[in-house]
Amino acid sequence: WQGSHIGTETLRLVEFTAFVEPQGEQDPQQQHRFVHIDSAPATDSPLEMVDVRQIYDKFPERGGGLRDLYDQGPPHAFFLVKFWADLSFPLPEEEPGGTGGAFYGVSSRYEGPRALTLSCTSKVCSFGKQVVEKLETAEPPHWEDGRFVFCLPRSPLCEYLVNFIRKLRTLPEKPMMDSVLENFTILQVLRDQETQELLLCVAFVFEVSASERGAQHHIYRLGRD
Ligand code: G9O
Repeated sequence: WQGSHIGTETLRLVEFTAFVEPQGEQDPQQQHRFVHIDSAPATDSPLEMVDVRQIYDKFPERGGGLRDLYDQGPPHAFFLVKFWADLSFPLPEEEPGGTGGAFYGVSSRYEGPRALTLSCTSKVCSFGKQVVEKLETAEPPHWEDGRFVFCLPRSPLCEYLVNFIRKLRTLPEKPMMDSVLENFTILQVLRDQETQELLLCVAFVFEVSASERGAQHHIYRLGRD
């Protein structure tokens, strides 16, 4: 297996960042990252495996849900990410004299050996039911250092997610936030748009990070005996 990355021989996740920044500011210094996966060199140690059946109930199962997707495979393209999200930041609109607005976005980057049109479907789920679905297409890939790079830069987070994050922050304690997050999940499916071949499927589950630790994550591969 290919070390500790989210990826297969066809597509690898290089970067994934969900952030908020003051309206009109694209200065990375002003950006607060809720969650972040970067392109740190992979370690050789293989990813731990989680049985996909353990998380079926956190996502829709049928009609294109996780069970159906896994049945169709390929199984080595399925991953689980547990995020400890960093919500400890002053929202720009809460600062005295703030700009009165903020931009919530997600940027992601993938790479692979084939020039294809990459589509990304994100399903946001509450209590295992889909509440929002978003279909996006990556920018046309560019050739860089011997592989194609696919970018989905600064995609605005949907209103549901922005409101969810805002409400979550009003809860007084981490255990209360974590208990809300137990029922909040996101499923992303990356496909070759032309052939509809499934290239990657990533299930995200969340807790809130203890404030001094910043955003953390752990990657697992999903399997089934
Ligand atoms: C604790 C909550 C942190 C939330 C971070 C969510 C980041 C994941 C965003 C994935 C793409 C969502 C696409 C979208 O906007 N759908 O509507």
